[in-house]
Amino acid sequence: MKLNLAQKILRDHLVEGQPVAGSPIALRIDQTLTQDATGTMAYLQFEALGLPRVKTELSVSYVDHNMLQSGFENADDHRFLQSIAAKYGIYFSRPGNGICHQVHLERFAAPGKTLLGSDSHTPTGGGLGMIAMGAGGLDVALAMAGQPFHLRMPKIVGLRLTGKLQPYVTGKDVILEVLRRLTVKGGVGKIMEYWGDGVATLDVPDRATITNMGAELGATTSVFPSDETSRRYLQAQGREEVWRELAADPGCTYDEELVIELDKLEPMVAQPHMPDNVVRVRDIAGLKVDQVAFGSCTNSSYRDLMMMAHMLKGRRVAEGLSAGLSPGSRQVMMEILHNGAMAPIVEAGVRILESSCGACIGMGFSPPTEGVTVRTFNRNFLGRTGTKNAKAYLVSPETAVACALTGQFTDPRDLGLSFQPVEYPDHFYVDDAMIIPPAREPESVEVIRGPNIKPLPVAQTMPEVLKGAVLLKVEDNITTDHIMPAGSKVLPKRSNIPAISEHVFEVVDPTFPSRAKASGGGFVVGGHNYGQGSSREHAALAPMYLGLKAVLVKSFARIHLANLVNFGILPLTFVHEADYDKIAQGDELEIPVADLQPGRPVTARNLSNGQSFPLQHPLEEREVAIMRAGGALAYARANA
Ligand code: MIC
Ligand code: SF4
Repeated sequence: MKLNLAQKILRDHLVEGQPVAGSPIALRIDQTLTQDATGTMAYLQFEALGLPRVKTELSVSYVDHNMLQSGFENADDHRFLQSIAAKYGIYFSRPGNGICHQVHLERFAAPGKTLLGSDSHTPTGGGLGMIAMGAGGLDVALAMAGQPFHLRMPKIVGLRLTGKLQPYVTGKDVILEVLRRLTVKGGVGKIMEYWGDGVATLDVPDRATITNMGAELGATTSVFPSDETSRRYLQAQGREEVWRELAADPGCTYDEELVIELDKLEPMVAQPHMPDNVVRVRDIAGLKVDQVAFGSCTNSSYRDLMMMAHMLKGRRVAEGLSAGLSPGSRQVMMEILHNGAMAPIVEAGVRILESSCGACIGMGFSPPTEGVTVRTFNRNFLGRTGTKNAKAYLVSPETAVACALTGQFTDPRDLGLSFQPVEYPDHFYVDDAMIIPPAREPESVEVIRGPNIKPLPVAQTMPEVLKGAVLLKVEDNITTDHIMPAGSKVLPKRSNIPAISEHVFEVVDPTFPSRAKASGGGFVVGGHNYGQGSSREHAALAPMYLGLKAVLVKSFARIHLANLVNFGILPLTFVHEADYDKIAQGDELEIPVADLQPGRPVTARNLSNGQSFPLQHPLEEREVAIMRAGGALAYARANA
């Protein structure tokens, strides 16, 4: 049988189930990664499983998110992470070494392997032919414990790339075009597999930009073949031994197909406040820009920074605007320091920020009031910049430079520069001194817990009837940034659930936490694609702490759905979408769940208006058992 690439890698890792779209499967996980904002919880959960060592081929703990240390909290977390990594057999990438996805691509990604990361942009590794998926911290903890990762077999979408990109059009513009066509829910339950003649014209960083931002489609992951270009990249990283050739069988089929003509693409931009609100840069040319931010796991590779340096050389950023750069990794930063490309960037007036997530997650460099900020990042959700009324636009590094130079939206082709493609060194600057291997004598390592590390809250076992008030009713496409905001003030509380729960739904309704507590918990009602975006399990953990019992929506995003189950919050979908209108915020609901069974709907009664309506749940047998046990951790311990 002729297989596509995703099918091949999945088949090699399948430990349970049939690879038929929609049916439950379980996959063996070769590698895991965590970052500091989700990692503390993931490791507390791993610790609670009581194992002496991780069982994966490779597990890496990165520090890249909570890098502003304006108090003891983040520093406490870093120290905890370093000590717990040493103890349990995990590599520790120190603060300053770079953004998890960029560093993982450079130093650890391997074609044909599976990677599970507690960050939604883990699919960056798909740029090198991995099946790399984002998940909640608890699922990553379970993978570190050697358990397979459970999911529904995704549909596989074949995206055929034809032709070649024009100068100043990039991988970022490819994925923005895919987002324009498919929207932020177009990839839910799907793997996006790129193939066709156009693949060979894209270098690894461009491929990784595309797979990275496949997360914004809601896709399970995205994957490119592993070819001669991948081999050269790995060779330049001194890691040629992990290369293997991987491609779909000629004549294989896909569940869905799409063609992207690379030569027809133009520079694109995602407008506020959704990554799929995409138009051509030329459509908004002339709009004034207040800030330009370069960086993030999407666009701060060697390619991106070299292009930036070349375009900025001998020029200055516009007077009315502030520009900043967070290089993707220490490797990238060292490369441009050694080859001199950092000079024109600094000379042009770009502020050099740390090699970290930085502005992408609102850790500093927030824009001014009502400011227009142009970012090479992947998300522009409301409030994410740290300035609630700012307007964030997502573009390629090329377009960002054009905006920085002119102070307004500008298509980079209209600058009239002479195009110079990026040339790669035969050998990248390789120095893994900032990656600390696990301790040789783990028994002697003491895990250091500062006062910021609070014990894990425990989920309740499921009662026979869920009863309470509808605490909040929201629309479609609610992100985990709405549910559990990030930013420099909230992120340091990631290891302290009671403290962070005070911020749940802050950007939507700041009274949510106090109302939830006063009424002893209750329900949230939402539209389609509820919980899209970040993998942060805090968007389930903190609402659980506030007493959230069930979420009633038209449809869920994959990772958040899994996180709800993991923490014992019942995910329910309307059998008839119109029933969404039968509920108002404040209504009292009653949902009997004593005989919850796979595939069988439950009936909710709205006590405030007397109406009843059916609700479906997507749980299979194992997940029903998890709900009954009071969450996945309790379930895993009971079944150990
Ligand atoms: C993000 O880009 O939203 C984050 C911050 O990297 C998150 C993880 C988190 O919230 O810690 C993600 O993408 O999963
Ligand atoms: Fe960090 Fe931003 Fe990438 Fe998330 S999207 S991992 S915050 S750089």
